[in-house]
Amino acid sequence: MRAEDPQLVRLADYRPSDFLIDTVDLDVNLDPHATRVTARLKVRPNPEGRENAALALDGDELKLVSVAIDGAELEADAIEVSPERLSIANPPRGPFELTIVTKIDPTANTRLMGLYRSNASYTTQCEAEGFRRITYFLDRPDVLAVYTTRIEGPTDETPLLLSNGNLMETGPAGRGRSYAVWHDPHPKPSYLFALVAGDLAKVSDTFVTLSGRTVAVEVFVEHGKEDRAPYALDAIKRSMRWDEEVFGREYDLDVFMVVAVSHFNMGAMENKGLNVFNDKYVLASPETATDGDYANIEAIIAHEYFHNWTGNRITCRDWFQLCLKEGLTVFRDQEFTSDTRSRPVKRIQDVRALRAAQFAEDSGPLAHPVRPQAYAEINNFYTPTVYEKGAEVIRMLKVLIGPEAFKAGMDLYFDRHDGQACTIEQFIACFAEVSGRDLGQFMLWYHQAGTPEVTIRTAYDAAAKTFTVTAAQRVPATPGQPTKQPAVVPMVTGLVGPDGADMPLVIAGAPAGPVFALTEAETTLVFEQVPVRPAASLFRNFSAPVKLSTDLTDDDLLFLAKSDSDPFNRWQAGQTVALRNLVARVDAQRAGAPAPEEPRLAEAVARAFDPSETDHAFAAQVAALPSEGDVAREIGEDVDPDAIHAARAALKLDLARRLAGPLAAAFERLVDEGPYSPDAASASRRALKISALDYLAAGGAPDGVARAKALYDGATNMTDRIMALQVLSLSASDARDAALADFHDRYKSDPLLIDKWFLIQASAPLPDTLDRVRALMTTPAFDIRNPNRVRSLVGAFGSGNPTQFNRADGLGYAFVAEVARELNGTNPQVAARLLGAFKTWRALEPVRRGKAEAALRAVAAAPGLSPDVGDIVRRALG
Ligand code: B3K
Ligand code: ZN
Repeated sequence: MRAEDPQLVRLADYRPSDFLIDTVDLDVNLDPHATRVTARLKVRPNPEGRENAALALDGDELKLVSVAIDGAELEADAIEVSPERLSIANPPRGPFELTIVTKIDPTANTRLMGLYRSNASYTTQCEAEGFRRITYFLDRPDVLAVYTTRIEGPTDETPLLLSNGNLMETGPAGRGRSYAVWHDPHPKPSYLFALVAGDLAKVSDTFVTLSGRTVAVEVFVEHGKEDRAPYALDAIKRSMRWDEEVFGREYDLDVFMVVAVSHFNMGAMENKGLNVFNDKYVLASPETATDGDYANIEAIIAHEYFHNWTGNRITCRDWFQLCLKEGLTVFRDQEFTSDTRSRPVKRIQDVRALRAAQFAEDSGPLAHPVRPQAYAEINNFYTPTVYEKGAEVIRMLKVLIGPEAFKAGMDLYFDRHDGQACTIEQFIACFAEVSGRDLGQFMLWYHQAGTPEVTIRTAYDAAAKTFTVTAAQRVPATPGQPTKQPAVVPMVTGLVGPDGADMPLVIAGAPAGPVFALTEAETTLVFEQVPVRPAASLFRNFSAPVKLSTDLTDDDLLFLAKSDSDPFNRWQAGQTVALRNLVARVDAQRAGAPAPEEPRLAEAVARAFDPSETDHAFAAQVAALPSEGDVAREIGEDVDPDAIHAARAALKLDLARRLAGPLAAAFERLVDEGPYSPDAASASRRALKISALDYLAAGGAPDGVARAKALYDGATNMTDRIMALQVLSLSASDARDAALADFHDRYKSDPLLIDKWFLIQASAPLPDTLDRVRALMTTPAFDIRNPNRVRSLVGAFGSGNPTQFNRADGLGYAFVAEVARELNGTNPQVAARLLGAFKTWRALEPVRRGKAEAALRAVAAAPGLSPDVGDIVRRALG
C-alpha cells in the first residue's frame, strides 16, 4: 500500500463520532425501481466528539428527496449533498430529530450491497458499508442505535416482510399492499441492519432457552425447497444449545430467522435476529448436498449464530478491529464443530485450510497483520488472515493461559463489554486481568504480518541423559514491515520414547507441563532424565500458526506417524515425510535424475486402509497427500506448478501400485453402506471409500475407472455421485464426457448442482480446461450477475486449478484478469475476490511471473477501476 494514497483510512486516525444516533425509525416503501426510505433519527452531539462540528452523514449512490430537522425541512443552502455525503453545517447543539427521505433502485443494484433484488425477493447486505446505500447515516460500527422498521410492499409479491428484532404489527396497508413493523430492542450498528421481503416458504420450530424462554426458529427458502431446510433448522437449535452450554450465552429475541437467497457476495451475514444466507449454505437433502455441504452448512449456521454475542451484542469500535468479532467467532465455530464431529479431524482440516489460504496470503504481496493499520477498501480485508489466523491467535491465547483462565476471561469480556463497540486491547485486557499475565508481547500477533518460521535443532546426550531442543524463530519481512520482533510462540511438546509412550518432561527450574512459550529469537530447552533418545513431537495439535522445519529424520517422523499420542502430529508426521519426498521429486525432475522413492510412505498410507482402522475420517486425512499448494509453499520460490503436479501425480501412482490389493479391499469393504445419513460417522466412511477410489483410478487405471463409473451410476446420494464424477472427470475423455453429460441432464434445473458441475470442470488439470470454461460462460446456465456461478467457474479456475491458471502461455492469468475487469463495474467485491488468485504470483518461476505481472498491470491500467479492484492490484503489484 502506498503511503501517499489519499484514500487510505488509518487506525491511528480514529476518533469518536461527533454525533450519536439513539434511535432509528425506518419506513421502507418497496418498489422495484423507486423504493422510498424515510429515516427518522434521534441525534445528539457526542460528549466525546468535537464541539460545534458539522453533521456529516455517509451515502453511496443515494438520491435525496428531503431532509428535515425537528419537522422543519432544510433549505438547500443549509446542507451540502451528493450521492456520497449529506452534510449539515449547523445542526442543533442538543438532541434533535432528523428526518431524511431517499429514493433507491433495488433492481439496478448489481453490487449486492445495500437493498437489492435477488430473484423475486428484496434483501439487504449492510456489512461493511452497505447501510449508506439505503439512507444517509453515520455508517460506522461505533454508532449504536435501537431500530424500529416499518416495511410496506405489494401483498402478492411480498407477503413476507422481515426485519431485525421482534414483530410488533402486521396487516393490510391499502391498495393491495401490506405492512409489517419490527422492533429490535438491542442497540446495534448499522451494518447489522437487515430487511427481507418476498414470497418465501417458512420451515420452523421452537427452542427453549436455558432460562426457559421459548424462541421461534424460522428458516425461509424458495417455495418447493422446504424439504431442504430441516438440516439448517436443526443446526440452529444445536448451535443455540452449545453456546449456552459452552460459553453460557443465551439467545435474546423472540424469534431467530435465517433466509436463503440466491444472489449473495459471500457465505452468510449475521444481521441481528435475521441472518441472511447464500442458499448454498442452507439447502440440503441427500439427493442434492454432499457430506461437505452438510458440514459447511452446520459450521456456517453456527458461525453466524455465534456472532449474536461475539459481533452483535459486543461489536467492533472500527473496522480495524474486525478480527475482534471474526477471529473469535471462527474460533467458536471451530470448537462447535470439534465438539459435534471429530476434534482431531476438524483440527487437521482447519490447518490444511489455514496453510492453503492464510499461509499463502501471508507469504505474498497481500500479506497484512491480523489487525491491519490502514485500508483503502475494507471489504478487501475479510481475509483468511483476519478470520483464520485471527482464530489461531485466540487458540494460542487459550493454550498459553490455560482453559480455566480462558473461560474466566471470556466471561469477563461478556460481562464488561455487553452493549459496547470494542477494541482488541479491551478484549485482551480481560485475559491479562484474569490470568495475571503480561500479554504485551502477545499483542505482536495482531501487529506483525507474516508466518513465523521456527527452526528446531535437537541433540541427545546419552551420558548426561539430556535431550536438548533449540528453537529459533524468525518472522519474514512483509509489505510495510521490514523488521520484526520475536513473538510469543506456544510450543506444545511431547517426547515419545521407543515404546510409543510419552516420557515425563523434566526441565530444571521450570514448571512441569507440555506448553513452552518461545519468547526469544532463540530458546533452548534442556530436558533431563531422558533415558533413551526420544522422537520429539513438536507443536502438538498445531499449537501455533508457524512454519516449522526440524532436524527430525524420516525415521523419527515415520515412527511418530505410527506412535504419537497426539493425533494431529501423527497426521503431520506422515505429511512431512510425503512433502519431503514431493520436493525431492521436483528437484530430481529439474536435475533430470530418477524420481526418489520412499517405500515406507506406502506403509503409513496402508495403515489408513487397514480393516483395523476404525476412525475413517482420520484415516482419510492420513491417506490424502499434501496439496500442490503445500509443495509450492515448501519450495517457496521459482515455482513451476507443472513440475509439482507431475511429482504429486507420480507419487500417487506409486502408492496406488504398491497398495493395489489393500485399496481394492478397502473400497469393497466400504462401498455398501445402507441408507444415506449425513452424520459424521457415515460421512467418514464415505470419505475413506472415495479416497480408496481416487487411488484406484490414479493415472486412469481401467479397474478404478470402472468402479467409479459403477459408483456414479448406482449412487443414491450426491456425495457418492459427485465424488465419482470428480474421479471420472480426470480419466480418459470418453468416460469423462459421458459422465459430465449425464450429470448435466439430471440436474440442469438446479443451479446449485450445476455449480458443482462447473467447479469440477474448471478445476480439471487438463490442457483444454480454459477453453471449456470460456465455452461454459456462454451457456444459459452461467449468469455473471450471480456470484455463486462466477465463483464455481471462474473462481475455481483461478484459485483451485494450479496448473491451468498458471499456464506457461499466460492465458490463464489473462482470462481471470479479463473477467475481473468485466465485473469491476457491476460487482466490484466479487471482481476483487477473483484477483485473489494472484496472491502468490511473485513466487513463480520467471516466465510465469512475467505473464502474471503483465495481466495485473493490464488491470491496473484499465480506466474506471473500483476501489475494491484498484486496491488489490495496487497491493499485488506494490
Ligand atoms: N460478517 C459477514 C461478512 C461480511 C463481509 C462484508 N464484505 C459474514 C461473517 O463473517 O460471518
Ligand atoms: Zn463472521
